[in-house]
Amino acid sequence: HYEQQYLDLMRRIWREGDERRDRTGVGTRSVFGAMLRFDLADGAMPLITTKRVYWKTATREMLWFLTGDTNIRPLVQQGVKIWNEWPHAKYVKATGQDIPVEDFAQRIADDEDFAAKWGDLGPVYGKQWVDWPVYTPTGDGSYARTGSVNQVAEVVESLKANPGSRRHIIEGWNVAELDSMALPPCHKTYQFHVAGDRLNCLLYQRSCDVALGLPFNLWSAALLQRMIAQQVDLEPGELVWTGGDTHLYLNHEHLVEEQLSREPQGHPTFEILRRPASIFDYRIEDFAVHDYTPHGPIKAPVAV
Ligand code: UFP
Repeated sequence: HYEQQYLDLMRRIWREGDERRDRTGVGTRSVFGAMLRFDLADGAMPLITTKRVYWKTATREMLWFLTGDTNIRPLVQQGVKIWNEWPHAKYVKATGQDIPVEDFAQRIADDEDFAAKWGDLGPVYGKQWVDWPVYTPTGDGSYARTGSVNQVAEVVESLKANPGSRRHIIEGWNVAELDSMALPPCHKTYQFHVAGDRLNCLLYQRSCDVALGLPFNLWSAALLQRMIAQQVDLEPGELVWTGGDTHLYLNHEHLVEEQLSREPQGHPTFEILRRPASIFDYRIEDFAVHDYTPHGPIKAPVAV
């Protein structure tokens, strides 16, 4: 079963990983350098079945990235909570008002000015993907912002015009802007590769929470790969995922034990129901998952 690789990685980290103190103070067990490979032929997706993965939430996030927006408001308004912790923590720290994260999110949804002030994550994924800033020397030693690069649009074009290229890359790691991001990109580099009529994708993820992050990251990478494949008239090929610091948080022990006691269940398939005019025109209704009968969800705290 395609999911066995994921469970094997989880087991290996829990048994053999280095115990490390990490930025969040929670502590992890970690391995450095890991690879997973998934064949996306015949509608296959790397959708984890040993717990329920909310693939619509991950899909909404991916569509939000593609809009270039970096404010959590549109996510919150769709009921997507995954980015709430970061702006909430920032708000509590800056104002000293320790309101519950749910109340914070409600204000983001209801109050446009409040959202503008407190809901922005800085120039995270979406901004870098579709609006990477370009600076040009002015001649007096300084630089002026003169334009931007839409990397996603350029990759779609380069895949059509020059499929054999080794430069089909979408990069999130804008070194000059890391300090103003809520979280420096984790899934930082996507490279695409055309082999015959198939589109392969390699994701390099510098840091990976295997319990909570990876099921989402795998889904989203495969989704992006499938959307781009559709736009350039190729079949989805292989997804290669590679992780740098690949870890499990110490407070996820109950999740790890529960999940490793479960067996993968069935082979869900994925379908794109429409062919939108461009990579930027997909909507949540365009996607369907069939035969997804996972085990139940497992709740665990996210380390902020
Ligand atoms: N993380 C993921 N996937 C993501 C994302 C975050 O696994 O898409 F945004 C996890 C990895 C790590 C933490 O546990 O969030 C980021 O912390 P750091 O920046 O210190 O690596």
